[in-house]
Amino acid sequence: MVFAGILSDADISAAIKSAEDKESFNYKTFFAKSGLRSKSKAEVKKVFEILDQDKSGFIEEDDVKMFLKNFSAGARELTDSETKKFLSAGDSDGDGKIGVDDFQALVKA
Ligand SMILES: [Ca+2]
Repeated sequence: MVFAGILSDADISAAIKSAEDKESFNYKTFFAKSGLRSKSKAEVKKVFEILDQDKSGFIEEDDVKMFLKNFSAGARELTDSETKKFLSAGDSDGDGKIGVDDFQALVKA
């Protein structure tokens, strides 16, 4: 498990389940249920680095689409509208991508 030592399998499963249906993804619910919201900045940064699949230093559209799959390979991809919503919520400076500071703020929001 890539999140071993940070998030528990049970919490990840609960978070994935909350977003099981298309268009049901809510980042606040997900961050709360997965336990990520109560993690330290350093731990949130580690999760960010996993979510940044191409190691560009930012979470972009392609990374967001695969958001759930990073937590569980069998989970679905986010829809285009879910992806856009998540990106715009996390992108504080309007550059179309989420940096680590943006992500840390979003998780705690
Ligand atoms: Ca990236």
